[in-house]
Amino acid sequence: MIRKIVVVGMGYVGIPVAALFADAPGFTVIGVQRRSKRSGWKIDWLNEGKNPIGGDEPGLSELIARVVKKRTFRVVDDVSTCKDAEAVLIDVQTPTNVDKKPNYDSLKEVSETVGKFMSLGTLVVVESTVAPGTTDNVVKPILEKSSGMKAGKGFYLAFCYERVMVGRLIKNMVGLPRIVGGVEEESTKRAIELYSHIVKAELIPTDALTAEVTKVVENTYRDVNIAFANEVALICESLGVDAFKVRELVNTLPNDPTNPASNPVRIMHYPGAGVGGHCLPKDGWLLKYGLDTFGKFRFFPKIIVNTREVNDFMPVHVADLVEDALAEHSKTLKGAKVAILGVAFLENCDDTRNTPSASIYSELKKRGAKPVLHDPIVRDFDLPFTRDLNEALLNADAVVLSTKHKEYLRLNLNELKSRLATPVLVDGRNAFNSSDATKAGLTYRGVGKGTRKA
Ligand code: SAJ
Repeated sequence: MIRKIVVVGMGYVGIPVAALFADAPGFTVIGVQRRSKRSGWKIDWLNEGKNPIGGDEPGLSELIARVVKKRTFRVVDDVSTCKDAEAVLIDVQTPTNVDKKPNYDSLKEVSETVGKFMSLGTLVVVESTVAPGTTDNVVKPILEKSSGMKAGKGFYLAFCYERVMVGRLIKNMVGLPRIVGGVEEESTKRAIELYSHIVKAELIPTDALTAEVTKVVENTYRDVNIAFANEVALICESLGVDAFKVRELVNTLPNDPTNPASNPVRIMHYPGAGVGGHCLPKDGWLLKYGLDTFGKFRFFPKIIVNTREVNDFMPVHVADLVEDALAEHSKTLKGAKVAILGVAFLENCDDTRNTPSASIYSELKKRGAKPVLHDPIVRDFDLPFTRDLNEALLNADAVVLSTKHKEYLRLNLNELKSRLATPVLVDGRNAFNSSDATKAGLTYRGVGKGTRKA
């Protein structure tokens, strides 16, 4: 018997998971994507067997072409297709609004429609990252009301989050352990059985709330570690020390072989021009929202909130470094053309969600500069940008490296200097060697790269 799966939301998570299930024996998969102005084009691309995700994604293009060719995967724009599906995976965006509260419009709308059309015994899995308590207190009541059935009886419901990273979507989805949290035991059991067809690593059962907390804690843990690295970077700049050297030396501390847990190895993260993406900038707020909304007692999670503050400050600090370097040439930011290299939030991908480059752009604009964004991979973005590197660099008064795309690492610093009106290079990602830059006649500043003045 062919098992039909529906995946709602053809994004960085929905596309690879749909294609993986479509490639598993005995499955057929329908992807659902709204025909929106920004993403509707993906429907036709995918149905032509083409991969809409830019950048290097090993194995994804071949996989999509294969499952479309063998007709086990197609995409529609109508959620009601879930009426005869055995399982529905929900992979819609769950951003936070300016008030740092989650926006569940898509999640609620999709849950409503899935509830209306799903049949008896359907398993619904929320894969989108949500605030703790959302599966039990938001999704379940909507599904029960619109279906007239009870979770754990008429249908099953679980939260099973992804651990993907751009550049290794398939690898992480198949190769990393997955936490599977049902709203009750049978739901967990059925979700584990389902994922066993695509995940080759361990599937760890738990309850929905614990799984939700784990997801946002996992990302907030990384955010906190990055904030610590960024604070160390600011300290090192002030002391005239190289934070990347410090990081390297800190990470040499081995753990205690007799009892590794007592003294775990240090894995200091990288300081940089800011923290972007669909996950880290919001997951701490989702954790706080869960606490504020469903918590038994209240308190203010200082570390999590301060972490956001420190990481959101880094693009402002980059603008400070540009101003400081220009001053060496008796210039200010007023009217200065500043080339910002990289729009994507991470190297070698086209994902621009919450990119620090946008904050650098607006901060420089606020200070009177004329910033020009450049990116070799990104297709579209809310702010004007160019894919022509020469256009971005020509007669610029400063260059900021915001995203460490491999194209930029090949830049010849002498040639770069020759194109600039003012030879200022601000390195937001430790991409260049400061003495090479200085030798090339560039006034160099780097996040975390303290230069001891004679
Ligand atoms: N960054 C730093 N310093 C670092 C690491 C990252 O400044 O040491 C910056 C990056 O430049 C980027 C941002 O942080 O702007 C996020 O980078 P990331 O490498 O965390 O990329 P994401 O957000 O795509 O991936 C994270 C991962 N979470 C963890 O490792 C805990 C990934 O495993 C998750 O699946 C993903 O979030 C997600 O989808 O939740």
